[in-house]
Amino acid sequence: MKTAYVLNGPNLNLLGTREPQVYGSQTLGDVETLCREACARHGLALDFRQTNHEGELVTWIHEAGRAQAEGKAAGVILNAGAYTHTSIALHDAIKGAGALVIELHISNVHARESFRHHSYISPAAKAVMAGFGVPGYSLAIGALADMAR
Ligand code: CA2
Repeated sequence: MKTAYVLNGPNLNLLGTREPQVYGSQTLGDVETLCREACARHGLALDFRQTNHEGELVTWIHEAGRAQAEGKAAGVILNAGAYTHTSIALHDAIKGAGALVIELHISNVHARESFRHHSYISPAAKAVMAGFGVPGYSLAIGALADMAR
């Protein structure tokens, strides 16, 4: 059974505590439960993580890329939070690791402030999803399962 890595970046540990009009009222724990159910439906194992540290995300992307090369991982669903809009290091990590990455955002970043319109992740990602809310994680796991087949 292959593993789906679901990697979450800065401040996503605050989900469900503030800004429900933007991010909904579900917590990150709820997101993990939803991802676990989606993975079970699609025959994938789940590795679900969150960090507020850019370098840790880089290390995790390397780890996922190695697991993918060994046939143990389906790929990565990456919500890099605000690092999406700032991090050349994450762009380089995705390219360097050769990991299949689906970039995901809960909100429609293109309908928000202009500083959220640019992503350093998108050119290195296989696909990009934004604006589906928390259910987007479930949709992304279905897409990852299809891509990994
Ligand atoms: O829409 C998304 O998923 C984002 O990646 C979320 C990031 C934001 O910087 C991106 O532009 C879009 C922010 C995550 C912080 O989430 C919070 C949730 C509740 C309260 C405060 C922050």
